[in-house]
Amino acid sequence: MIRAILFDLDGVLTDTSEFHYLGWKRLADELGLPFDRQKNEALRGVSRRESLLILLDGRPATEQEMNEWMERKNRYYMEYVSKMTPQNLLPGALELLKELHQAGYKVAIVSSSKNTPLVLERLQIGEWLDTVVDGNAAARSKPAPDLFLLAAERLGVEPAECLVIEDAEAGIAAGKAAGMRTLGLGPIERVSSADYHLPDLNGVSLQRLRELVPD
Ligand code: B16
Ligand code: MG
Repeated sequence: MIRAILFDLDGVLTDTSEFHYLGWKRLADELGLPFDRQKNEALRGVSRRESLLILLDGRPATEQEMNEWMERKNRYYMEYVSKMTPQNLLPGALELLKELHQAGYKVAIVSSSKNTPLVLERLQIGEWLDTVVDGNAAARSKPAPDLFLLAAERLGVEPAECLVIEDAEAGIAAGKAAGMRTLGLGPIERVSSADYHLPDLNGVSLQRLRELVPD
């Protein structure tokens, strides 16, 4: 029986994935590195450092350079985040969070992002959440299961009682490695390994989730 819903943040509840792309694109252009939306697919859901390594694609860099580049990209990203409001929640997200909370489900955010607290502050959804586990909480980020397992522990539920909602392969892999069921949102080629699929959260009610995910 599902007792907890573990939501990814970027690309599931809000479209910060576009802001991440624009931040990396600006850095890549400055460094003269090839980068486009297709290459950006590999960055979805993975940590900041892992994203930079994918972007560099083997180009040598010192630790100091890498830190400077990650900080620079994060500054660009924060320019977008600072302008966010609750209007940046994706359609259906707020309605579903409220409905789950009111029905007594445990609700968590599980994100690789170290900026999660700031993004949540901008979205103002704290009252509907039971816990938040982000990229600051564990050494290993997605696709490792650590963040999801920590969320289950904090919520006092078993992994088998959790449904993970994700938009990225790395997140689906992490949820599966944690022994949880996974719902992938977005184009099927992006989330093909998920147990269940939906295009997005628009119009998705608790009843729809229960029809999709058998007990
Ligand atoms: P930050 P999620 C992930 O968040 C993003 O999808 C990914 O693109 C980003 O690189 C990662 O967070 C780290 O973000 O640089 O803010 O720490 O999808 O797991 O909510
Ligand atoms: Mg995501």
